[in-house]
Amino acid sequence: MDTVRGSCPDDELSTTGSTDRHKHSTKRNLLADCLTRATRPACDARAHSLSAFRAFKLFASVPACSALQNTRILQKDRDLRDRGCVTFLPEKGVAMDSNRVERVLRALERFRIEIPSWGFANTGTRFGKFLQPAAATTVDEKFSDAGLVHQLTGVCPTVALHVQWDFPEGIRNTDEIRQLSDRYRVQPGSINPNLFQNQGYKHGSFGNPDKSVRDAALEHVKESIEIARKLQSRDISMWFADGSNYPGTANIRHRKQWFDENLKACHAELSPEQRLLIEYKPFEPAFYHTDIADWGMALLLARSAGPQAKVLVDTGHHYLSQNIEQIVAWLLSEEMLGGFHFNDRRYADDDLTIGSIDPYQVFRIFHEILYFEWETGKEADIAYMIDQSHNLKGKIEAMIQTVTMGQMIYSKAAVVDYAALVEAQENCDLVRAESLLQDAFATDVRPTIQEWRESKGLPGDPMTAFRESGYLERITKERAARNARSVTSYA
Ligand code: RM4
Ligand code: MN
Ligand code: MN
Repeated sequence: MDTVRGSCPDDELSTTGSTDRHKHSTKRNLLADCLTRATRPACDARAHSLSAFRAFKLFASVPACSALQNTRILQKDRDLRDRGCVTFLPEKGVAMDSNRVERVLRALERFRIEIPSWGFANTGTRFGKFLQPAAATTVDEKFSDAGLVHQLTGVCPTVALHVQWDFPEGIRNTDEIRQLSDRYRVQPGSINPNLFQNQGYKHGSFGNPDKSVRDAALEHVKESIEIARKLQSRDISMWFADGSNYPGTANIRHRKQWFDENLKACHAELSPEQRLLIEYKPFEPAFYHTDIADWGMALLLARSAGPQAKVLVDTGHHYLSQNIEQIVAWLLSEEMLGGFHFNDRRYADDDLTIGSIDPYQVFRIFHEILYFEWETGKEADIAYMIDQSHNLKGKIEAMIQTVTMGQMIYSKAAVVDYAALVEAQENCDLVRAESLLQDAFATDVRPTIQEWRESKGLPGDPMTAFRESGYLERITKERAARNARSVTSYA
C-alpha cells in the first residue's frame, strides 16, 4: 500500500499507515529512524503542493464541481486504481513509502561502480584535445582524483587501470601502484591491456595475419594478468580495436580462429579467482568489420576460452535503437554477463555522461538485472564500470555527476514492484506492467540517497562538497603549467 508516511495530516486518517507505523515502532532501530526521516521531504513537498492546489482553487474562475460530481470522479479513480490500471493517481503519487525506502537503502548498500583512470586525463576527439589545466597527467594525479571521488561519494572503491597508460614499465610499476592505492585509499580495479596503440597493431593484435604480432599481443596480456594477480585485481578487461576497413582485405574466418586460440591461451594463465572480460564493439576504429563486433561473437569466444571468461557490455558499443537490456537479460540467463562499461551516447561511442541522453535506458538495464536477482534468488556477479572521458566538462565534476546519476538510476530500478510485475506479465496486463516500471522510474529517490550518505558520514551532496573543498583550485595551480605543454594537435 503506497500510503505516504510521516507527518502528513492525511496520514492520521489512514488505518494502514498507523498499522505500519506500529510495526515500525516495535522495531525501533537506526534503519527505522532513517526511514522516517527520509520520507519527510516527500511529505513536505506533497503537503506544499496540496496547499498550492487549494489556493489555486480559491482564485481560479473554473466552475467548481458539485459534491455529487466530485464523489463520482473520485469513485471512478478508485475503481481504476483497484483494477491496477492507473498508478499516477494524485493521492498515490510517486513518493516513497517505507517499503520503497527499504529497497533503496538495500540497493545503496550494494551499488558500487568503478571509475577509469583515463577519465581524469586529457583526452579528446580524433580532431584534437582541449586541454584542461586541472587534468591529471601522472598516475599519482589520477589516483588522487579517483580517491577524492570515492571519498565524496563512497561508492567508487576501485579504479580501472590501462596497462600502457598507467604502467609504462609494465609489471615493474606494480609496487608504485600499490603505494598510490594505499595513499589515496582507492584500490586497483580491472586491468585493461592495451592492444591498439602500438605501431605493430596497424593490422590488428590477436587477429593480425603476422604470427609474431599475435604472439607479442599475447605476451602483453600475460603480463597484464600477472599485474592483476600482484595487485589482487580480479578482472582483466579486453577490448580489441581489431578489424578491417575494406571488403575483401581480411580473412574473417582465420582471424576468428586466431582470436579463439589466443583467448584460450589467456584463459590458461588466470588464477582461479580471476576473470577475463571480453568487450565487443561493432565499429571504430575499424569501419568495415570488427573482429568482435557484437555480444554473440563475444559470447562464443568467451565460452570457448573457458569458464572464467565472460562478456563485457559497453553501452556505447551498439547500433542505435538496439535493445541493450534484452542482451543483458540473455547474458544473465546464460550466466555470461561479466561487467559493464557505462556511458551514454547520441550517435556512436560518444562516451557521454551516463543518463545524460537516455536515463530510462540505464534504468531498463538495471531493472533486468534486479528482476533477474529477485526472480532467481541469485546474485548477479557483475562489475559495474564507467568508461567515459570528457573533453569539455571538468573531469572530476563529470565523474561525480556520473557516479551519482548511476547510483540514482540504480535506486529507482530497485523500487519496481516485482511481485506485481510477475502478475501483470502473466495476465498480459500490458498497461499495468509498463506502469510499474514507469512508476519506479518517476519515484524521487534523492531524499533517501541523501539520508543514506549522511548516515555513512558522506556529504549529502557530493558535487557541492567538491566545489567547496578547494581541491580544484589547488590542482589547477599545481598542474596548469604541465598541461599547457601537452600535445593537442590532430595532424
Ligand atoms: C574503447 C573501449 C575500451 C576502452 C577504450 C579506450 O572504445 O570502450 O573499453 O578501453 O575505448
Ligand atoms: Mn569500453
Ligand atoms: Mn568505447
